[in-house]
Amino acid sequence: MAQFMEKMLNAQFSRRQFLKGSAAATAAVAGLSLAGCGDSTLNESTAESTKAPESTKAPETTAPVEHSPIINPEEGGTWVSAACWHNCAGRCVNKVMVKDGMVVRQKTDDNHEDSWEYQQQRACVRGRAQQQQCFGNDRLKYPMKRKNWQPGGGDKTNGHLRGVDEWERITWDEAFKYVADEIKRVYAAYGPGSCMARTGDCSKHILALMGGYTSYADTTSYGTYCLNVNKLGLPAYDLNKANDRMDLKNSDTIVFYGGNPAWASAGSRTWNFMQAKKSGKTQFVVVGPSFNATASTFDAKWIRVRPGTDTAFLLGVAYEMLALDKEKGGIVDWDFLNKYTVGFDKDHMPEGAKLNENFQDYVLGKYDEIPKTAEWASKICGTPVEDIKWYANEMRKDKAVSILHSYAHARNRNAEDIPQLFMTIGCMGGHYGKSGHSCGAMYASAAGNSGPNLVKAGGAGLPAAPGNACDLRLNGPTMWQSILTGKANNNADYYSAKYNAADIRDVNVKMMYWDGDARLQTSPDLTNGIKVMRQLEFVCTNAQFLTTQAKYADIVMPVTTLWERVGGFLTGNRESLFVWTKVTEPLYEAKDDVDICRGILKAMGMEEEADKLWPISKEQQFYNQIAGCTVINEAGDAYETLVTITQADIDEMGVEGKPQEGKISLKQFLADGCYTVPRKEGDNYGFIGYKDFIDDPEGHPLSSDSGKFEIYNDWKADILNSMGYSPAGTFKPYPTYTVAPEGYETTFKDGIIGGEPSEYPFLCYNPHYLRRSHSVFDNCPWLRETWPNPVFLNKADAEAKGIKTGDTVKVYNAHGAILRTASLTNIIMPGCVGVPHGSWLNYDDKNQVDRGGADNVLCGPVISGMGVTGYNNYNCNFELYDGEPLAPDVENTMTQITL
Ligand SMILES: Nc1nc2c(c(=O)[nH]1)N[C@H]1C(S)=C(S)[C@@H](COP(=O)(O)OP(=O)(O)OC[C@H]3O[C@@H](n4cnc5c(=O)[nH]c(N)nc54)[C@H](O)[C@@H]3O)O[C@H]1N2
Ligand SMILES: Nc1nc2c(c(=O)[nH]1)N[C@H]1C(S)=C(S)[C@@H](COP(=O)(O)OP(=O)(O)OC[C@H]3O[C@@H](n4cnc5c(=O)[nH]c(N)nc54)[C@H](O)[C@@H]3O)O[C@H]1N2
Ligand SMILES: [Mo]
Repeated sequence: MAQFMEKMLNAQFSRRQFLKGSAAATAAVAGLSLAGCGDSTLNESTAESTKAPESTKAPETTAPVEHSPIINPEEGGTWVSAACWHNCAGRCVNKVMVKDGMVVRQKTDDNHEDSWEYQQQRACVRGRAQQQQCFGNDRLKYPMKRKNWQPGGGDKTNGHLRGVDEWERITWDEAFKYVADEIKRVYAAYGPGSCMARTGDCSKHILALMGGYTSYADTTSYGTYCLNVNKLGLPAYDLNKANDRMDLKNSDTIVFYGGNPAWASAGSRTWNFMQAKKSGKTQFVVVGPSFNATASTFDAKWIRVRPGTDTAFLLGVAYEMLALDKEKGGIVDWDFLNKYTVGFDKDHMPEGAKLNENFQDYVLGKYDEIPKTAEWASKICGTPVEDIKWYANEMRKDKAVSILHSYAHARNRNAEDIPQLFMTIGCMGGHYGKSGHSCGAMYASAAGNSGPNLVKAGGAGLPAAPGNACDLRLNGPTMWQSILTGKANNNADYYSAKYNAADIRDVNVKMMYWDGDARLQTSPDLTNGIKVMRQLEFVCTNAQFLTTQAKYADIVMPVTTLWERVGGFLTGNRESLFVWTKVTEPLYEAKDDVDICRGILKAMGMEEEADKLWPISKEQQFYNQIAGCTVINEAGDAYETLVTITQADIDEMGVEGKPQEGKISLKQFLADGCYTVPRKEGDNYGFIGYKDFIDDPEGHPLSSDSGKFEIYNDWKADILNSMGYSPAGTFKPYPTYTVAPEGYETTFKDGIIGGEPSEYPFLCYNPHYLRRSHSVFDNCPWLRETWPNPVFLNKADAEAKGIKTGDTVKVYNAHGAILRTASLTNIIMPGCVGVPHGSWLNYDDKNQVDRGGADNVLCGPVISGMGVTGYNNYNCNFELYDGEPLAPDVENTMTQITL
């Protein structure tokens, strides 16, 4: 395959040359111009409004594009389709010029002219800085062992030194043996479940073969939409059932709810909404605690809502819609409610309802004497009363409204009723199943473009991997506490009806194998996470850098990036499929996860098991995926073969296969790195979510028991009440307001709104940030320079504490303390503090403060409802830091290990 790639793309890879040139690498690759991007006083909106990210740039204003040459003779280098694999939603087209084994330039999709119909899939600033990540000086080069750790458990572990110990270089054979022996020892001594791991391509195979492992999960992206919302009549996570992008211009109003696609949906996604903007008739609305970059890009009306208080806001909207309807009519779509929903009022209850209560009477205050008026809601959510009324009027049935949400408002404690309530507002306005009307997610790569994928990759042809025989799955926010206390409420099935609150299990975790995610860094309760790391008998990781979890490990094994692997596919968006090929041979001694897994299995005497897991070569797996690619036909009713493959291609790849006819040659496909289906007005690929149900509700019922939208649903109440995280009876079958254990009310002493402020009187939320994809890229100097690591503070709040932009601020609460650089702004609500997500921990043990500013030092193990993680409604306070201030962020370069 290496030979094939070399021939096909005429690349000249040489690790030797890279090593020789690696000292100069950072300087050499710095050719990418980021001029004008170094804004050290970034605030949450103006960074975007003054300088649109790649994702929001108008194609009309870009220079004419040239077609992608496989070889650029002027440069003497070779363009290669490279992976952009990070979890920041775009996974866009990324091409690199390789010269003398080094990447010297990057570009993005220039395969064809850009147009609204036929969009280029452009990479963002992060993707374009990736050469600096993959070839970074801080890449882990060799397997390493923590100096004061010795195998065998007991005192020789010296666990207290994790995170501060020194490292020594070891060979791969030594690394494999240490890990293999420790796994065997821990399993023999403590049994399955004593080892904790998750999704990695390495650990999960080894540990499944050993009899299972304790896993962990949390509600991350989707928050409370992780509940089985199928029961309410919604698709899983409420995803992919809004309308497709061609329909957006038919909306009078587009609401961006709890989302910020201009920052969080990388690539060309934000562009989807631009056609509606250009139509001149669409009103954009942003709902959330900040006038974010998306609001600024679309000149949206900002409806302010405090983090974690959307249930109150939306109940206020429901009340005011009813009031306006009574007053002037034409607001609530009663025909829609009566035909397509159950549980809105007493005349439309589902069969067998256990409780004689309904949503409308709750909103009107019949059960608790509290009408959920705009005035009632405003006290909680902070939205001006007139804005709640304005929003209620805007949701009216004769307006074409697209109510599109991400999940920031669901990543909150006590946001359990958000999915049902959000849906209820959509139903009240009748905004489902019609052109211009939609209600659903605008998440990640599907932002503004729902519908089935038009182009898909084939399968790799690998056998099913062994399952995990141990079903204990710890809940993210409380997992460290579960290990510390030895008990867990097993939430393995919190997505389904199988959940049983009485299922309290013993937890006996003794070792941790980290690969595939960064959950020490990205899960709440990080300071207890460190405590746990320091008490385990063994911690190992496959890592590309000295990430937080590598720092606290005993054995660290350097893993390749996707630029060093054979090739593969990344899910793009419904119109595009992304394929990538190898950029360089593995750097230094890095190996991929599969080869690390093989090495460990071999050291355990289980080599045959590895052959069963991967019976075919990596080249054959890649080939199978390519050969199996399919694309929608013109009629939009069937999928056809995508890639033309000749016998010569097959011979060059050294794989088994049969020639086939498709729409694009293999060489062109790999050179393009992408296949995009062109769209046009009136084509057969348009998608209006729920249209089949609206046209024929009996013939196409929804996934709920009644086949309708369930505004009353006993299952929801029963399962949430059974979980044992909230007091019994907290949740009703219809959406209601409940007070979060840590949220707005707890910013006051005694939890009384308007009373005396509590010790932590601010409400903290975590925007997903341009510098990083979660924790990834935080070590990239270009991006550190481009996007600093601020804390967004309301100007008046900060000035009252004598803080100005650029000051080092300590943000703290009962769970921990971090340092960040102040960025004062008027575009975040008073009382709110925005801590951009994902910067790497750099904990100062002496002063008990994290100089890295990691959000999860502050986000604690406080849960309720379904155990949702509360990234966006935790409490904090802040003050000017009186210790050593932070150096300019770009000077805080990341740890480099020289052994
Ligand atoms: N650059 C970059 N892009 C990313 C990621 C990344 O780390 N970096 N991560 C990716 C992933 S996995 C995810 S899940 C997505 C997340 O994508 P989003 O959900 O869009 O991201 P957030 O930045 O958390 O929130 C978006 C906006 O919601 C508002 N908001 C915050 N809390 C609340 C609330 O309680 N209620 C309301 N109404 N609004 C609120 C904030 O003002 C913020 O501007 O981003 C993806 N894309
Ligand atoms: N406080 C707070 N916490 C949050 C959030 C928040 O808003 N606030 N957001 C949450 C959300 S929505 C999400 S989706 C999660 C994301 O949480 P994670 O998935 O844990 O985040 P990443 O930083 O993307 O971690 C990916 C890791 O995998 C490594 N990696 C990449 N490729 C490979 C490979 O091929 N092999 C191996 N072995 N490793 C590889 C990367 O170097 C990186 O360390 O974070 C959640 N955490
Ligand atoms: Mo996420």
